[in-house]
Amino acid sequence: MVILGKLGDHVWLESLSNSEFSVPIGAVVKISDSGQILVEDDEGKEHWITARNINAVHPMHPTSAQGVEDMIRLGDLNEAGIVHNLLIRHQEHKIYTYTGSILVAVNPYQVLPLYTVEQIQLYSNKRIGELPPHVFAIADNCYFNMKRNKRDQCCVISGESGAGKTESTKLILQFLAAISGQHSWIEQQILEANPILEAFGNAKTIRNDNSSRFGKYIDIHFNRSSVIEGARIEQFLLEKSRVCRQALEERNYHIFYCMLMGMNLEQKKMLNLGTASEYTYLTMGDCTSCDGRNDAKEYAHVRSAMKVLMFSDSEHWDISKLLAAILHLGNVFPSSQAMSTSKILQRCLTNHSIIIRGESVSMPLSVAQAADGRDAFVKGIYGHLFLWIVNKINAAIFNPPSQDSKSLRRSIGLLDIFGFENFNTNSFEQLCINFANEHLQQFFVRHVFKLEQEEYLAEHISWSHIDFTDNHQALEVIALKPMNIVSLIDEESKFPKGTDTTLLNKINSHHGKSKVYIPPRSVHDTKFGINHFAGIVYYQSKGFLEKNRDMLSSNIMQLVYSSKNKFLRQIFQVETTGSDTTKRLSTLGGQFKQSLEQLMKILGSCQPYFIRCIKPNDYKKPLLFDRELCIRQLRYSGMMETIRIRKAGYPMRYSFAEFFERYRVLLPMSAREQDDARRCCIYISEVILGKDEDWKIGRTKIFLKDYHDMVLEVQRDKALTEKAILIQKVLRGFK
Ligand code: AD9
Ligand code: MG
Repeated sequence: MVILGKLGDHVWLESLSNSEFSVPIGAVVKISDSGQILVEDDEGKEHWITARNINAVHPMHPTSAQGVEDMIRLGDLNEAGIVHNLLIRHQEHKIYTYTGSILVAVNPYQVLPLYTVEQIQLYSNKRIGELPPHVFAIADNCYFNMKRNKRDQCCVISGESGAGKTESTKLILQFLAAISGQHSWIEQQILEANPILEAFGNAKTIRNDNSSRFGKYIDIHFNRSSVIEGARIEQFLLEKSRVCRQALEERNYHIFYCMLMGMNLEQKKMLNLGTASEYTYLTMGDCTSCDGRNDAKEYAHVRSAMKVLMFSDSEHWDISKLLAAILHLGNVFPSSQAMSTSKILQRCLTNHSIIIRGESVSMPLSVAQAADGRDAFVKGIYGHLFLWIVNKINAAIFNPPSQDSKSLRRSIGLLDIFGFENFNTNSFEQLCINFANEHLQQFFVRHVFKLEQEEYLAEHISWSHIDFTDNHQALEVIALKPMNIVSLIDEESKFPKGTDTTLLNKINSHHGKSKVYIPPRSVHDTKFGINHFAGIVYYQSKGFLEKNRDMLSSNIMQLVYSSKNKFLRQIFQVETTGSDTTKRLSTLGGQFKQSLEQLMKILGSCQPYFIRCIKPNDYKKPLLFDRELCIRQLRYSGMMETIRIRKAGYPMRYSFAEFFERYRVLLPMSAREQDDARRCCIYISEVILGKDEDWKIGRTKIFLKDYHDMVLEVQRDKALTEKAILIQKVLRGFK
């Protein structure tokens, strides 16, 4: 039986529910008399503890009761301890917590005074661990390590929809622009790219009022003096279907509502535009406004951002015309009788041409087919427009390096990609998104678990292996091994007789026996499942091939090329004039796979940082912490194992030569000319870190804890300052 302490003691209370995500909950002893105890749990609920269930109560480690800034210091190293730590910190507005150098960020859903100019100054040029955890500390470390190690850095920001990835990305950008820029035009341009991208690529969804419907990788470039000299944005897979269809309580892309609210009357008149409620494409979700967003104000912001990014007035007007055309097309009832649009457009949308005995014959389409064709056209326009806008932004912010400066350029990349998705109905888009997340999880697993443990072995560091959940198998089935799902979809899309059914049969026959794959329940079932690292997702295979082909009918393409609108022709040329012809010919899935692999290569060449964003509740509310929701996110992101490995492991490592070079200044003057780097490393570590501290000497490298790095850097700064003062004194003495 557990002996409970006195009033006010902290205890764990075994969960009384049997849910998959229930773990013990923190509680405080309230009354204790004659065998009966009352405890109040973290959620404010009171529980009488009787003699019968006294075993459900355990004492809590003091670190869990107070909370810790770095989870590797938790005494209760279990899920309950982790989630409790995040909970008590969240209640005190401490939204950031470390696991070594990995940052966990819990969305506060309120504006906190954490991002002021003073805070930027405070966090600049500090080591991780010197100050309370902060996203600025990660940004500062990226910058510092880029300079120190002369290596490109990247920051992988993950989490589900609404967890705070985009906000974190913006904060890092702001910090980097403030500390490394020279308050010049280029930084302003990089920062102003965001409002444009968000207007065209973000929308209100039920999960997030500003949900990014595309992925992005922003690579910020620094010159040899580590000053920002440009950037490049890569986008991934915009959700085009949203332009034509929105789920209940969701909106189309912000830009449409912004335009209708913010454009002046004269311009609206020229484009024959009214209010949002008048357009089918804007009202499918039965929601045209969004609490807390001011669409008119945003429009003004987008307009000024476009000016900063060198969009000319005529280009802006061209974009507005296309947006207006999309809205008007959505209101067109596409039957040959009812259309009041141009004759050619009418013919294209209501007929399709087939070749019979060498002659082109025009056949009328059904109303539903015509509506589908119209929607495909609109999606094509918006998708191309988005690509054109990203290219336009890149033209302003990307500064190609000269041949000489190429090798001196360094970069910090920020990855803000759509989180894992599992809806009631999941289609091809979700498969692509979840495939991207599998890749990122594998990158994390490889970096944090696999490579790390392999290196301990290679360097003969005594180490007991830490188990982890490896998602490699899922990734193999989806995209790596021969006949993987993505390649089967691709192959079937190119096959003229391929249908969603023949595709499903092929997937079944190749993967039916895999543990990762869940076949349809019957011959009539068209859904298949994949056991992802974040849970099983069932995909509706209907529509896969068409979405993957992502082709517009030849009628519509002809319409585009014969259009009098030069801008329309131009945006459709972005793709076709690309130098990479294979890319042009490939399918959506093929292109996506290719760009992901390219991204993984880039990430693989960088020193990575990880930020794990956590969504504390589904209601976008401040101070509400749903434990089960958080446990689920922590569990599937592998946080538990991460804490374990970061606690046991040595994430910082240097070759003896690197270490010696950097910390030579910490040796006594007489020993600085030593040339046995290994011996010097041991000497410095013993003196500065302590003999009993947990650092290790391998065959070629020294292995340290994250905080050792901080101690060494602080001491080095001190030694360098002392040295500088000494030199000044000596020089003065000479005068
Ligand atoms: V999605 O996958 O694009 O749907 P994100 O990007 O993870 O999602 P986002 O950054 O857009 O989420 O955050 C959602 C909302 O949470 C923001 O609009 C803010 O209202 C709120 N948020 C997130 N982070 C912070 C923060 N550090 N401080 C204050 C925040 N509010
Ligand atoms: Mg986002």
